[in-house]
Amino acid sequence: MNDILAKLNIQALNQGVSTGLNWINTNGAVIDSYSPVDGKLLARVTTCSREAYEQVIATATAAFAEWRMVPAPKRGEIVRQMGEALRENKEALGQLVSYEMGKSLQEGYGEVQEMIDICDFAVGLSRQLYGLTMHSERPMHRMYEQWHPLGIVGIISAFNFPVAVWSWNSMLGWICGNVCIWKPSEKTPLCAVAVQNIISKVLKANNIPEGVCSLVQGGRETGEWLAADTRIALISATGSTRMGRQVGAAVAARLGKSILELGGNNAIIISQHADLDMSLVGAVFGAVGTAGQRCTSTRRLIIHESVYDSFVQKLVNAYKQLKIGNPLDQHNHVGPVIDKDAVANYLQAIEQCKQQGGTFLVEGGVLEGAGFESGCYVKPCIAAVTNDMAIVQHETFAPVLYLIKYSDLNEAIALQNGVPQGLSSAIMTMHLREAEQFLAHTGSDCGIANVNIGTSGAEIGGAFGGEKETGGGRESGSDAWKAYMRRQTNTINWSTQLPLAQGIKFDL
Ligand code: UN1
Repeated sequence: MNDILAKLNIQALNQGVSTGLNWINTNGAVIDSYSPVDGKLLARVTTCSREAYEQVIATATAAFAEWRMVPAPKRGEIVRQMGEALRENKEALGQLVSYEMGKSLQEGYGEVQEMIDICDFAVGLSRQLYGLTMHSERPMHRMYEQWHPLGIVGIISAFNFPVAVWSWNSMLGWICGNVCIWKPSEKTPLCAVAVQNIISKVLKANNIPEGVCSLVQGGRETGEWLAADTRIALISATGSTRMGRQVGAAVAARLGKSILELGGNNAIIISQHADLDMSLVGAVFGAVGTAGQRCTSTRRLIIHESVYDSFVQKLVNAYKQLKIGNPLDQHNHVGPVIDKDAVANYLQAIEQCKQQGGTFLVEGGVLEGAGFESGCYVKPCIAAVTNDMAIVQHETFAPVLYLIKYSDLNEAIALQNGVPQGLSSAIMTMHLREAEQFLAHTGSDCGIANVNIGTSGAEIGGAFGGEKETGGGRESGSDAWKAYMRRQTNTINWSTQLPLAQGIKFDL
């Protein structure tokens, strides 16, 4: 791993504040990054002081004045080069993601691939920031809309996707003409240092001004500075609903813009018309992938009573085959959870589930002994529950899967929707009517609804995000770029009269 750290220019002690080209000295506290894989201290990072923060904001403000003058397709060209730089570093960065965060190596690579994909998407988009033209009600008038950059975009990202979620926001933010300031999770600071080093080379090679791509490492207080700062036009925050409530309220109090991508409580409905083998792959990957720490992780299976026993049998057998261990070893399916706090939350959820009446079909527990010294490896577990149990209504960021039986599709959809969160959902069925019922406006209430695909692993081309406590924001594909720009409606009169709209007469 030392080779990887060296390749990504990670030192024993890293500066945690950058304005894109250079690291800034800061006297903020130091964060230690321990790997959940083996419990070792990987490296240390200084956090952002208030003084350094002010410097970052001033530099970003000045950079915006220059960057917005670069034509969008030319900004796209810089993003294209960033995509190339990420391709070159895919292996090293994917390994670091796996080592610092704990997800399987395949998922680490997959995360870097998402970064590359969003770069490609953003390059094309840089020539397509289309506005509409409308027909004016007045003669010899033209009406149209254009999209202008916002200014500074603040990005608060979570540990579970320590690099990809930043890239969705910043790549779109940049082609839209904004400058970006990133506060990564304090649980994965080195992934951010590595990304900053990769991007910085591209910025330098193209003489891009200091301040287009800034990084401020820190904890909760740094996030609060960003959320409350009127100089930041848009805050895009990914994380828990608890965090989102605070950030969302602080940004709303100053009438700023926000994109919130918060918790999920995602379910797969497994119908009596499902292909059960296919459903099994979707359900198991959804529940145990990233050790159940994706916001799109499958938390609930809502299974038709007629296939319940046979499917549960398959599921329990599949769980017996799961190999838990070092995520860099590709024989293992499941790595550790992020830290010991996450282990405690997992244990507490199991305890509460039992107290509230849940029955475990696959027991949980913390693994001990050789290879598990970090204390962060837990057993993916399965419990039969009812949807109204408090623990089932709550998002536990760990591999705990809840099973619920149903007899009628209306009931299944009501159960699927009957939680406070609304991110991702899926139905497994070969029956056209069922699929359409699930996708109709009376069906799933989530931002993502899939048929014969699990709840996790969305492609970057679609808008990503969800409803209710998930926060309502959309990031990544489709027209999510519009949230990173301000819309201006322009009406131009090329006649010799000044007719008023709505036919109002006003003669002088
Ligand atoms: C997240 O967990 O915050 O859909 C993002 C997925 C990934 C992104 C998840 N593409 O599972």
